[in-house]
Amino acid sequence: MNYNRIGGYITICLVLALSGFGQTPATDDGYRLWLNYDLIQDAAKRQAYTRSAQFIALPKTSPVLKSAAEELQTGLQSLLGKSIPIITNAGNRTGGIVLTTSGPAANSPALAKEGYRITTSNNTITVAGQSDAGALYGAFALLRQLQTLQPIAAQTGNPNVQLRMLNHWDNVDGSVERGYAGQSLWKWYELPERVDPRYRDYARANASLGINGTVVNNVNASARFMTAEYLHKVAALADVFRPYGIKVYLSVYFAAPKTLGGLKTSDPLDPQVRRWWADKVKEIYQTIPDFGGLLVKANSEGEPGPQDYGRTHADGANMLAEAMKPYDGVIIWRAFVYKADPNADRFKAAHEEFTPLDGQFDKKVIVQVKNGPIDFQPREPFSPLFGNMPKTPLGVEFQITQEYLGFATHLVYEAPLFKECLDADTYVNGKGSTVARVVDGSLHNYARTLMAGVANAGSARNWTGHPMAQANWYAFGRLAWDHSLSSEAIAREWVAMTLTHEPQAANRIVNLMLKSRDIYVDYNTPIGLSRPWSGVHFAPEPWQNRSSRPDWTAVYYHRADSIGLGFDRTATGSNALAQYRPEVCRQWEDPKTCPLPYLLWFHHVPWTRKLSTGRSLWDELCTRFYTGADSVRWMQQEWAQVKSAVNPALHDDVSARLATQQREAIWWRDAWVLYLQEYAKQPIPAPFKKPERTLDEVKQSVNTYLLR
Ligand code: BDP
Repeated sequence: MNYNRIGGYITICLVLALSGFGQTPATDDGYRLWLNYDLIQDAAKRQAYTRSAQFIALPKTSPVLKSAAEELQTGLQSLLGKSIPIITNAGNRTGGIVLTTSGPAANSPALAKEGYRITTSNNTITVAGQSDAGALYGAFALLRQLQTLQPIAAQTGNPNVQLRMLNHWDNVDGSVERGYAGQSLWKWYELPERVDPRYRDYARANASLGINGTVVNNVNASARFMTAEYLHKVAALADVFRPYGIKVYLSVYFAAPKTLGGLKTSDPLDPQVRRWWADKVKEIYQTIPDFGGLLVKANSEGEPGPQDYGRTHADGANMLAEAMKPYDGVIIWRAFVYKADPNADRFKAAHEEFTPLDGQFDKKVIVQVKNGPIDFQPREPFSPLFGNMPKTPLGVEFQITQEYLGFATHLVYEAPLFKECLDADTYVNGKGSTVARVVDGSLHNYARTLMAGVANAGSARNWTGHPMAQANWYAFGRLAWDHSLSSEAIAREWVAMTLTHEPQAANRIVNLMLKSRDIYVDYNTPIGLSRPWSGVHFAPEPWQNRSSRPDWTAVYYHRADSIGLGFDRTATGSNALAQYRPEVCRQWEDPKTCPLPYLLWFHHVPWTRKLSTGRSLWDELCTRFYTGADSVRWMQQEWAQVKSAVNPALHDDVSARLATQQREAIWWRDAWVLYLQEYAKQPIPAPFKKPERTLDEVKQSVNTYLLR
């Protein structure tokens, strides 16, 4: 090696060392999420990748393309441990990556607007996007191939859904409704002057999944977000997100014309109110030219709305759509509504209010429907709205934050929950009319389509509190892009990108993730129980029977009595089942053919009734509660086995949370079993042992838990 070459070599080593390329931080604090870009340990693979990573060529630039090139540079340098220049013109050079929005690949009819195509030839990789955002997504897809140690292969990616967005339930005071990962990411009191560097990393993480929109404030919205003061703060966020292809959206307080505008009314048909919104939307676009749109929770859980003035949801939504007319934005109107009617079945409420309005919404409106008819339960049947509003584009709303899934202490991988809904057949246009096809617009021919996830990210250093909950953010994003991906494939990617490449350990972790949701359901709400009663939404209190409204009690949902358990929603009961298409109804209305996971959602089943498992209802319930709680021990054992393969700090963190989960799983089991036993009047079946505490003792522990 001559002097110059030695000098160059030393310089490169120094650069790499100083910039920390390829270094796994001694203690991985989880901040880097799935973009950790740790040095690829397999030298042969590294070498093979390196042959096509001598440079990154960016012939034409733009803020989004610059983000793409910089991400490729950061990622590849870390993964490969070598410095890689960004150049403008590759000329005849081969052996690098060309990032482009022109040429045959970019113009291929196979590409949707935000689609990408990766091709290889002569050791040169072309990442082509139909648009800048497409190229950005292609860059992340290429990085993902390396991060998961796949050979670089030709690949086309097109999003299934147009608007792939997170909903943050964040408040002006920095708190997060149903947030379990610290405070809000947005430091409103510092904005717009100080822009936390973390906002950019948030945008990178989302862009890596193809998420292209974010609603930054709570659906229970403060009118303050509509003030000039706050619009400027939001504009500062929009500036950071724009180079990552992400638009900002705001939740609106429907009564803002009154509270903020000083008008006498917020009636959507009042001309002054309409003018107020038109002016407000104009002001928003003057401040944020590429603003995404408005999200509205109206006449729901005490929020104001058009019904306060005798108007319909369509009147309210269409009034906002009119204000939005000169702009590209959308109005996203939520269908999460239910009334305090003691004789009603909350299950039926959204369907009853919204289906009569099918066909009445303006073209700019998308109705956002929660995956299930009640409220983000650990397991719900799909919302019947998906099968009954063909003349309205419907978006689906999932909850990534674990409101009913053990907050940030229980390990629950949510992809199977999301998939269960997406793959469910509504039969709206005959067999194969899955929720996914309603939502992606292919069934009813809609271009404006939406998948939203209530975010689980907060100020916690690792973003999500539970390190494994990062996988839920990841899974939501991947499914919003491509709902045909399997839960397992997504888990495998995430584990490889985030935790380990060691094959046995990866298999164990993926297996544990895939089982985790069913385990949770077993000790929490088996066979179709649900628990959306008031309060913190965590402590087990199936006995809770007092509240300002019946549907905010526990007994309303499970209906335990001396005969049996479950909510009769067949024709002999509330007949909510009739809201589904006959094909669905026929299967679910007969307790013999109703899938076991949904049984108590639709039937009041006698304690002694023999189920398809061969056990009586009571014995089956006990079996679920006990095996569910025991399975958390299994999760602990499995996790212990992967200790040497994952980062020690992260391993300790998850182990500690699993210990909490184990203790709480037994708490849930004991509460339910002891309470239900009062009605079933049967012993705990062998081989299970009766709880070590009494019902009164569990009640006492719950009361203490709920003390403020
Ligand atoms: C419920 C939450 C509540 C939300 C509401 C909603 O408990 O905090 O405001 O959903 O989605 O699950 O509007």
